Amino acid sequence: MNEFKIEKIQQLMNNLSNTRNISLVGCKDHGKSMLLDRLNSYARIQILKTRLEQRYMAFRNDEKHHSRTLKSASIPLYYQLDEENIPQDSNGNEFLINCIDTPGHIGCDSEVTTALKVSDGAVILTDFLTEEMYQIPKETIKQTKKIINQVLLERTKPFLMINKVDRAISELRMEPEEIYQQFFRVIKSMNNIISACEDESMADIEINPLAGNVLFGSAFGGWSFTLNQFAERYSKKWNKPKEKILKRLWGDNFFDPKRNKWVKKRENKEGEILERGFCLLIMKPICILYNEVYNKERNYEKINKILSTIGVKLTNEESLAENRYLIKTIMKKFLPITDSFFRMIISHLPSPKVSQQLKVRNLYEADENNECIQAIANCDPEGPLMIHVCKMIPSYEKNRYYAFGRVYSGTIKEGQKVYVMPQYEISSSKNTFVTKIEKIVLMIDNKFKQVSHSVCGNIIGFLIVDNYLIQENYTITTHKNAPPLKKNNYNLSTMEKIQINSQKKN
Ligand SMILES: Nc1nc2c(ncn2[C@@H]2O[C@H](COP(=O)(O)OP(=O)(O)OP(=O)(O)O)[C@@H](O)[C@H]2O)c(=O)[nH]1
Ligand SMILES: [Mg+2]
Repeated sequence: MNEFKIEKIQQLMNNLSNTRNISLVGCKDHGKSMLLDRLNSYARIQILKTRLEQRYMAFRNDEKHHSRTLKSASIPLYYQLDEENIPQDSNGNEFLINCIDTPGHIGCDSEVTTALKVSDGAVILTDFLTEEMYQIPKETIKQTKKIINQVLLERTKPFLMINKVDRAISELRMEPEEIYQQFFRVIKSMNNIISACEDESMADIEINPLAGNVLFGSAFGGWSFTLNQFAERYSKKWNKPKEKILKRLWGDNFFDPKRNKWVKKRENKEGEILERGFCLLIMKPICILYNEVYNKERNYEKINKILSTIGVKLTNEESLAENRYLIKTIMKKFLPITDSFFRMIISHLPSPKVSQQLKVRNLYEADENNECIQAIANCDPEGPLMIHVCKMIPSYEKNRYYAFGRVYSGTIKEGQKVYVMPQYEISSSKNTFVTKIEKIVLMIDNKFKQVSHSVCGNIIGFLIVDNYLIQENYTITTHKNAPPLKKNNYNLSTMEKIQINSQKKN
């Protein structure tokens, strides 16, 4: 855990090339809050020493009661990358990842839309088992399509995490090849949905494990991996180029031990069934490890042998733990979820500086050469201040609401004079008013922490003098003639639902 003073967080926020904004999206119960809980327990930024709670992400009493997220919540996370993996355009090895947990429940679409609007990337979580059993309720398919559609509509880069893989191994006792086939099906169906709503302005958004945008694992178990990670391991072990190994780890690449050769066919001349690279080098060792730990008569010699091959050391106390705890400890040390998750996001999701060039097209209908639009596209901290208010959040103080949104350009400062522009459709110079920024806050651990300023590319909350006059979809700017930003693109189905509900009432 990282205990920081607020000054350190401000310093991280100012480092634009090392900031990432992401949302966790997906159907209900697919494990979004569990994933963020895990990330939060390792990469947490803590300002005040508070008692650790088991479930960080269930903030509200109703959320704790139902074990279900009802409102999106944003959390800043800290990650230090090893020198060899730092992307070229970064500034140092410290990264700030603003991560938003969203509700997956059908009725909470506007929460998802708001989160996507302020994010540059979205990790779509999908439950391995629901798909495996082919008993996918129609609602889930519809909801998945809707979520992906919304991700692309908001020009947010998609990533995929296939979650709950632990259950496929320990409960269903599936073979590595069966697990691969299921992964393949899930990825294929995601890509089918993506290609149906693909936008030509969004390049390389295909979900492809070889491209490094797919995570396989178990949020509950605290482990996950990308193919890249295994390619790196084997490359170091065998002293062979990583790229050469990587391409053997997916698709139809089978190893023929008799000929010591990689082949494309699953069967060799002798009619023997060969093992797929993914199974041989990744899934089989994981399954063997699980099976040994869950074996009724635990064979410590065998387990220790596996542990020494994968480079995991356990204390005496750890090795005597009950099955579930033992496997969790081993897997967390072997394939820690924080490492694979943050490395995937930091390497494959561009910083706000790059992402906003794409996102800007969704925000306005004004002339591209407009000074404010240019400042947004360049994510320019020196440009005019441009903030879009996505949501109003209760502040727990004097019944006031914080305006929540993303600073698209410029720098917001306490006491700064700003113009407040009403919604895009009704905006005119007549109903724009001038006021001051009273307070700026960050949401950390469901608490609001005051900061003095924030540069563009960050997600913040703020109060203005005359705060009661501000509403969702308003634009806050320091430029008198700034074009107002467009309102949230709520998915059509939300509208349909409202219509259906009102028809029912009538
Ligand atoms: N076995 C196993 N269970 C998991 C895993 N991830 C989540 N779960 C369980 O799945 C259930 C739902 O997890 P949540 O994280 O609350 O799901 P969510 O996606 O946040 O759901 P909503 O907030 O309703 O959208 C919980 O009981 C978790 O313990 C996993 O990797 N393996
Ligand atoms: Mg949740």
